[in-house]
Amino acid sequence: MSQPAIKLYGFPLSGHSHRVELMLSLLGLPSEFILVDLKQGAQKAPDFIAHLNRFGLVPVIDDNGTVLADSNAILVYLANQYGNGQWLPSDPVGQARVQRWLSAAAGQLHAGPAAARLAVVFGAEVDTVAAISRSHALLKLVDEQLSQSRFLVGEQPSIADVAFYTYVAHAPEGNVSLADYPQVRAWLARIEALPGFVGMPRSAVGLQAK
Ligand SMILES: N[C@@H](CCC(=O)N[C@@H](CS)C(=O)NCC(=O)O)C(=O)O
Repeated sequence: MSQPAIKLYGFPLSGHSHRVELMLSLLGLPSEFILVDLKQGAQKAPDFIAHLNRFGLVPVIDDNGTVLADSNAILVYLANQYGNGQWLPSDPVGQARVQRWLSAAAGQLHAGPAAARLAVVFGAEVDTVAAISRSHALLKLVDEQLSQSRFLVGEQPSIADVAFYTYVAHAPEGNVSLADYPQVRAWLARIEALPGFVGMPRSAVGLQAK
């Protein structure tokens, strides 16, 4: 029997949604994108809060009745459920190394490149000077890491790379240039060359600002 499509509740310009869309595509899983119109506040509707995510955020997936929210939690689920051991190591040290980057994706990446882009693309009130400064501190660190290994954790891609990809690739939309980070740019190209890679649409606003 063929696998039923996994429903992905998301928004096309949301990097967190794209993180999940990318993982689904890299795993070759059938999926159905269901638009949650963030600009209309659909993520705060009582039905969404009650049935999909009490935090009122995208992304959320519904895998044949299993409803899961939070992009990194969803990556962990998809890797364990469908990844054949390729995207998340099974040993405690390997898992901890991946988790470290998932924490950074929810921390420094969110407060840096994601926040800087949010200001430009969504008009959010953000201290852009601070967000851009945090972005460069993070990118310098990531560039150093990638001078030592092809991917964030070792020589094979993991969900750490998927969690980091979107907001790094789209950092220029938030006026965060990647020009000084050659290892980061080479790593983006390695991810984009993976079978099943799918990109996120560039924001027209971000392109003008670039
Ligand atoms: N920790 C969450 C963060 C998700 C998040 O911030 N989603 C944004 C879109 S990128 C959202 O739904 N924003 C709507 C809002 O803040 O009301 C995750 O990783 O899924």
